[in-house]
Amino acid sequence: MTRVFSGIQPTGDLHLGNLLGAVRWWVEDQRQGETFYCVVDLHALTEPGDPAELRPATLTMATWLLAAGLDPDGCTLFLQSQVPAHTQLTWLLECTASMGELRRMTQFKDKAARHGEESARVGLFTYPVLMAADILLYDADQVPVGDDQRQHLELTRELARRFNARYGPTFVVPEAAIRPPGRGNRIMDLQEPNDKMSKSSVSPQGTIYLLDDPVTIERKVKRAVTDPDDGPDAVRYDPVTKPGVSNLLEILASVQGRRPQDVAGDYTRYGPLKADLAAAVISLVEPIQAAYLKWTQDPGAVSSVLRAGAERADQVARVTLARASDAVGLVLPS
Ligand code: AQP
Repeated sequence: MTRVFSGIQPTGDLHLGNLLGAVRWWVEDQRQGETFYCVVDLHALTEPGDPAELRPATLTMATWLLAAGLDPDGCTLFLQSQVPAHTQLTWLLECTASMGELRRMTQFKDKAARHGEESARVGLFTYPVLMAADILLYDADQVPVGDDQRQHLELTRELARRFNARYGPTFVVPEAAIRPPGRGNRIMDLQEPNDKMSKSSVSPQGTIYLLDDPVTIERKVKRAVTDPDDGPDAVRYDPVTKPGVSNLLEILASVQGRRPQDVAGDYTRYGPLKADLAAAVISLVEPIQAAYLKWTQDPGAVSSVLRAGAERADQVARVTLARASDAVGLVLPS
């Protein structure tokens, strides 16, 4: 049976990039084999944050995932920190990874540059290894993620192959299930269309959050940066020379399940494109917002989903951890 694993950090509110690049596919495929989805709260510790905010942010993220359509009867939803095998396997994999390959991770370079590499947390440096442990524990064949996670997925595959070669067959080598270009795999910031839409964006006006109301969504889309070209073929899909309008086309295409090149054929001017895009996004998020409101009225139900999820995840993760511990020569508890 196919196994699927993916995770999301509780580092901010769920945004349209997370939804179109990852969460929507989790919902669509949740019954394709056995699926595990995780709020990766330990990853949130890699950068400075307020402990008082982490707990509510973690529960809020889990609530959004349920609101977006994850069904506890169709998948296992859990919190990473509640399954100890994640950090335990990380150590075995850290003793498999090399400094050189972690130094090449572009996300570390980008994030460490924000505050200076000297003061960056060691956890930020080793975080891709924790991510590899997250995935390998579940013998995942498929990992549905956005394009920004491609390099981390390649590292996971390399660590699995190296471990298997060194210690004998232990891990399934997973495939990255990244949607093809133009299908929402890399949604860009509406104000900075050369940067990806991100929870920690410096321009909240460039990020559409799932909790944004219709007026806010309309305003953000209306003010989205386009390109200084309003000739007869101003609306065309060309991410290199027209990143702003191409991003709008990609979002609309992704919501409508079409190709951005085809959507471009429907428009000659930016105004109508933006109006239709805002309407499409509002229709997409409104039912999710309504479901979110319902789940927030029953926090006990969210906790009970997470408790059952952690139990199931723990059962599976323990078995893989024991296999890996045995392979490297540790004495297993008798
Ligand atoms: N802009 C995006 N377009 C498409 N997919 C995206 N994802 C994130 N941003 C985009 C995908 O969403 C999943 C969960 O993301 P994450 O929480 O693990 O990582 P990410 O780096 O979160 O996203 P952010 O929003 O940029 O957070 P910060 O600022 O905290 O780093 C992943 O599958 C990711 O590919």
